Amino acid sequence: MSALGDIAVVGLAVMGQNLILNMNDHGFKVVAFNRTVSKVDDFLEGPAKGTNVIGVRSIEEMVKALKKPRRVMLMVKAGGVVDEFIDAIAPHLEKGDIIIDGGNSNYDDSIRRTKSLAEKGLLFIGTGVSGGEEGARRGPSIMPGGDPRAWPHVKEIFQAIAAKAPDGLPCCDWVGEDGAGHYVKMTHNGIEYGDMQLICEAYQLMKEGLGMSADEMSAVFANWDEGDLDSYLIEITSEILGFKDDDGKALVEKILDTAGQKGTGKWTGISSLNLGVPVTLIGEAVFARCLSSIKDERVQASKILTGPKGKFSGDKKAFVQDIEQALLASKIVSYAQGFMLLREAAKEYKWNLNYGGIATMWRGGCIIRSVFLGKIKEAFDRNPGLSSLMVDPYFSGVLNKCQAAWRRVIATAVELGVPVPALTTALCFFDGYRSETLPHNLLQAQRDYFGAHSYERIDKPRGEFFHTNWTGRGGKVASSTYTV
Ligand code: 2AM
Repeated sequence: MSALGDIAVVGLAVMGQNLILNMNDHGFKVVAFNRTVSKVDDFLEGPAKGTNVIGVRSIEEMVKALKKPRRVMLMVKAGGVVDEFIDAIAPHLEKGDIIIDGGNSNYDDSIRRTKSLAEKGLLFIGTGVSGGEEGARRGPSIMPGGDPRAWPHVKEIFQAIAAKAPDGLPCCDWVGEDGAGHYVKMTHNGIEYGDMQLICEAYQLMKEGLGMSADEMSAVFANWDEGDLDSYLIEITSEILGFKDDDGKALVEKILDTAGQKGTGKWTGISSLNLGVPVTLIGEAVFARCLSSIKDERVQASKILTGPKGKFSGDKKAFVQDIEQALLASKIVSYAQGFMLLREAAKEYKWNLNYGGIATMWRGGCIIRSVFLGKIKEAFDRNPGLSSLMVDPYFSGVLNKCQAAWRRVIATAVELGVPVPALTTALCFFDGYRSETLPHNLLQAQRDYFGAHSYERIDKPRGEFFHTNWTGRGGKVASSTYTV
């Protein structure tokens, strides 16, 4: 083995350390560096003891320790810190060297960094890394984008350390140019928000609506994990519900009900609004976290506002089965929305995204990994240009089969006063998407009435605009219009 390192990793927080150990396990020689240099020593004497990891104490030393083209991966806090490090490292590198940002960076930053480094002859990769600490150590999902010329130089390392899907395919492939990798990672996180919210709504329905215990619910989730919902998040939910505090009671019931967030779900919502894509379920999931966080206000309101007093009187076992189907149908809508967003972003940013490949990357290693993603991969294999997952023959069949149960669940939740925003928005989207006619003829009339925004007619060709003087007082002049 050459004395020089294959790749350097900067940033020895837990994700950085675990990625280094994972690379080392796969036979790569890794150079480790951190701003606080004492952490390099701690790492070498601790988790990296006995490995081939090379510790360095300065950027100069790091650059000298690397094979060419040099590969430097940043695992530091997202934001300005990444730019600071790039500015510090770039002057020490040569044309063709590669800087990789493996943090949760915003795709706009990755677009900018790809461009500005290319101007210096350096190749940038912005990559999503998902799977938390455990994933980083044992095999994460890796979603790299950036300068395509860099991909052949990192492919071997990334695909070696990535998780493998059940059929052995690595959960890592080239996503696309500049910010595509971080965009796909952001969308992954948004979908993760949606999946978690759906699970929480199922939990609340079973707990408040059906009066089930944590142990009973744990068993239900374990059972669902054997079926179409088989996934990491369903599995850990079962374990969480079964987990006991020191006093033998379920720990989950002692946790304060205010959710935090770091921002990737919000970014997904912002991007969907900017691009005009109705990603309603992720939006609801972000807002549900916001509502949860105003705990004091909710406590006050709970003393003033009342809700239904009725209890569930039907067949509980059958209703639990209905919830399973409602979850599955809503999940299809959420992923369909996520892929609609990716399709629009690809158009906007001129990325050539491979949707089946993205589903493969998410099949293992990451938080949303599931059997379901295998079905999505199959759908895109059947038709790479699929307009929506919802119209794929398999998924449309599931939606049609589940919808009666889905409607029963939502109707019951509404009657019981249990909030199910994600389940509900998914059904509303389904009903809207399958509607040939929506009421926006009236909306266009309103816009024309008060703002002379004009409208098109169903009995005239598209693109021909009309304005009516609705009141007899308005003029004949239409205002200019814009589309979102
Ligand atoms: P540190 O150990 O010196 O704090 C995750 O927080 C990683 O990002 C750590 O390696 C941390 O380095 C690094 N980091 C956080 N803020 C930083 C900053 N302002 N400058 C450089 N590195 C930073």
